[in-house]
Amino acid sequence: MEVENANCKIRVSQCTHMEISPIEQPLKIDRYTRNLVDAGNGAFNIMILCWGPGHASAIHDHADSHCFMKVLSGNLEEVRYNWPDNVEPEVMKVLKKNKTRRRCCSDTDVFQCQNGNCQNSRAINQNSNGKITENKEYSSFENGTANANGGDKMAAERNGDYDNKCEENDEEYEAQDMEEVGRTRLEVDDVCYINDALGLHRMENPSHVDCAVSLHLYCPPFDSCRVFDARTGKPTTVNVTFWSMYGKKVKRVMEASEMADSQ
Ligand code: CSS
Ligand code: FE2
Repeated sequence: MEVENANCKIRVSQCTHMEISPIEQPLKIDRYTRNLVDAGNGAFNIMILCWGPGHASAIHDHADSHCFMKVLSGNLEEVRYNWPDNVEPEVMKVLKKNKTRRRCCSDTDVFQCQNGNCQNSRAINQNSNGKITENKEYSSFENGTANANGGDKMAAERNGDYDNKCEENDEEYEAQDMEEVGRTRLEVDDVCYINDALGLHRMENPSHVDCAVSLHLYCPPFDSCRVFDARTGKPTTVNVTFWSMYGKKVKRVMEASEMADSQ
């Protein structure tokens, strides 16, 4: 192509005979990416999550781990949900089994809750918006009922770097819309904490234009979690995967369905 043509001196209709060089397809990433930064010798995972415009996670649990996150760039919206009536987190099963109905990992007290023993746990304050501040003091647990659960149901939909592989048994499932119980806009430097006793959530980049980046600490680390269908509450166990590890992109074998999607 001559330079003159490139300068658009010829109308489009006059250059139909010319070979038009194809525009290279942009890299299409339709999900947020999970990038492992540090695996903490197996004790925790630190990750950077990158959210393109409109990217969102499915409604998910946190596999009985603690999840701390901080927004590094852009904005994110956290939407919280109650657990479905017929799905129970591990922490509640343990509490029921021990019949010591102590408050564990609820709104004001948290941290170490092993086998129902929740003693001398470090306190975290969490306001109704889900934003947290750490108490300088340590507090012991009061007797009480962990009441962060109860409520509705759910199901699996949009996944980030999740491998949607492991289906739950397809037993009779009483479908019910999941109950949204809170919505928090997180801006740069805002932090957020959640665990299974506090409920479920999904994260979303509300911007149609800007990306967002968040820093996540999961302790202990987990390889799979459950995602929930917003319309039915049905859970699906999925493996979580990384887009990159220690700065290097993970090579993934593309599945037939993904190949079809990308064409
Ligand atoms: N738990 C989600 C991100 S929102 S906390 C994940 O690990 O992909
Ligand atoms: Fe999460």
